[in-house]
Amino acid sequence: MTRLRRIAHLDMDAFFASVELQRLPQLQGLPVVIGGGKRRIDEMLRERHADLPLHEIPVDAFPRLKDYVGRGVITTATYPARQFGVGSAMGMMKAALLCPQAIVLPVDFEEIRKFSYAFKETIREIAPQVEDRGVDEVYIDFTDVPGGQREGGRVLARLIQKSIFERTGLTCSIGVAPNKLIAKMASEFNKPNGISIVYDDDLQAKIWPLAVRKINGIGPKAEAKLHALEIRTIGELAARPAEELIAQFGRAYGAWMHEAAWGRDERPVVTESEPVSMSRETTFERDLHAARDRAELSAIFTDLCERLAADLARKGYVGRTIGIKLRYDDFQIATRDMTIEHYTADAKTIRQAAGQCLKRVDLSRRLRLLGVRVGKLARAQDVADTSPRAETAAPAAPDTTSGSATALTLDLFPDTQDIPPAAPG
Ligand code: TTP
Ligand code: MG
Ligand code: MG
Repeated sequence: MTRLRRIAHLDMDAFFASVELQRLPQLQGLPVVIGGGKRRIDEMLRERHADLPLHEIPVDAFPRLKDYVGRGVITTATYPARQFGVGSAMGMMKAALLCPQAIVLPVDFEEIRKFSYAFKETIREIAPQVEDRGVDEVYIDFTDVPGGQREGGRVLARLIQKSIFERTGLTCSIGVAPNKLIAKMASEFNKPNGISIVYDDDLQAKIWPLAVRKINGIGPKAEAKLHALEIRTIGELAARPAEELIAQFGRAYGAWMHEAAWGRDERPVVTESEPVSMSRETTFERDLHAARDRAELSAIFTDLCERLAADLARKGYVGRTIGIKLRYDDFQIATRDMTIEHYTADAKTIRQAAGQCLKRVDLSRRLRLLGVRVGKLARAQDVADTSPRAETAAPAAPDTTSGSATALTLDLFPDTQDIPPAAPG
């Protein structure tokens, strides 16, 4: 029997809220929203209920949306809260008009990370081909996993759901389809705690009626432009000739849109642990001074950026966070970084951003080492996922490599770390 390509997308249900409810089971089934603050729930309530374990704090003791005052927005809401029309990104005071009785909880990232790790580990024990796509979602290649072909993947999807629930108490939704693009849409079809199976033949019935925005990679701007062209559904998009889309949206993006509307997507599930960042650094033969050795430093800096850009291109990565590292003559280290709007692997863009970072360190002291780093890496081929039109638009930064040291105070801190959870999407 020939195996069909079966790709799953798994997304946790109301993730941040569900994680909180694990230790507050008395709130199960109630409308709960996450938002408004970073204080941990136990700190918030401990004062008044110091004597009680968390799960015994009475429901009445929790803060309600109707009492919220401020400009906070909702991070996520439980499904009972969503019945009132409350959801992610809605202002909390606006949400209070829809569901005043909803309980408000802050987010606890430490707890979120623990659960995120646990559910992904559970999946990997069953199906090793897992691609991490952020805090609460992954792609899984079912094709060669035992059970992965049965009922189009439903049998394996059920096993994964059950295993995650047993280990974490959390529910998730899974879409299984011929590729990532369709699987991502399918995981939403039966939320929460649902499974949906999509075959190639289902394109017309299940995918074409959906709004164009459901395609991962069509954002609000592209949507508005499509609407102006009288294209609202994926089927309407599929009906337009590729040439028309290319004329409107450019060669790469227009052609990609056309393929997406026809449900075509060959991207593999990328499992190998991806590098978080790539860097190049050099220790000078003699200590250099930003002003006195300006020309020499500037040439070294440009060279580092070019080498780094070449490394990225060779390995097929682009990145959004650009940073520098300096070591002073006394061996102290300084690092700075900044995140730019679009992914890049372009030497000039990297140099401009790194130049901005240099502006923020003390350049009055002699330097032993200079390094340049690009982080928040993505595969160049996947960038359609997040920033489809990946023309690199660098901030028009003046070159500040040298200059007379706009010497800010020097903080010393170890290599900057990206702080999960990553944005969803
Ligand atoms: P989502 O998977 O988009 O949402 P969800 O898991 O809360 O609900 P659903 O059942 O519809 O999947 O996002 C995962 C988590 O990421 C979410 O629980 C909170 C966080 N998040 C933000 O911090 N900001 C946002 O704008 C969104 C949409 C989510
Ligand atoms: Mg989710
Ligand atoms: Mg998600």
